[in-house]
Amino acid sequence: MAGNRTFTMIKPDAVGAGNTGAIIKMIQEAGFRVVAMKKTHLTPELAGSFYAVHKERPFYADLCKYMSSGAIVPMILEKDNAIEDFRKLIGATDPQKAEAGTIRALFAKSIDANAIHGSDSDENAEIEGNFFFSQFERF
Ligand code: FUP
Repeated sequence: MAGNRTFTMIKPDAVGAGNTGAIIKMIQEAGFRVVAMKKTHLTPELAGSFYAVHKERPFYADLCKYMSSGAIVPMILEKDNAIEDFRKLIGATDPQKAEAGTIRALFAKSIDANAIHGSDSDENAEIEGNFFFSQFERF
């Protein structure tokens, strides 16, 4: 059964460009409830452990450097069918391929600086949410 929670991060390009508010507005208007949210800044080591699944990929070093280059806004979100609906809302990884009107089509600069993250499974949403938030930070 599909779960009702997902995890997202607004990435340094979008936070730096002042698009945090516009993106949160889109997320809420799409029917997601914010369960947990903060603004933080990863070190390269923390970015490396968050993206450990990608450590063999050619873009891993650049990804860790980029994800620690500025502030991010991680969030846990709630909605029926959260994983699938949220990935539809953000669009394809490469903003050139993202459907018009999606968050990445509107705000992402490139495939690496692509504005926002969305978990790809219930299991990863749980792991990723636990990376940033304690049980006392979820309401
Ligand atoms: P997504 O699930 O859409 O965030 O995409 P992936 O899990 O495949 O990739 C995670 C992150 O790695 C992307 F958000 C950006 C980065 N990436 C690149 O920098 N280059 C690539 O070719 C693919 C991904």
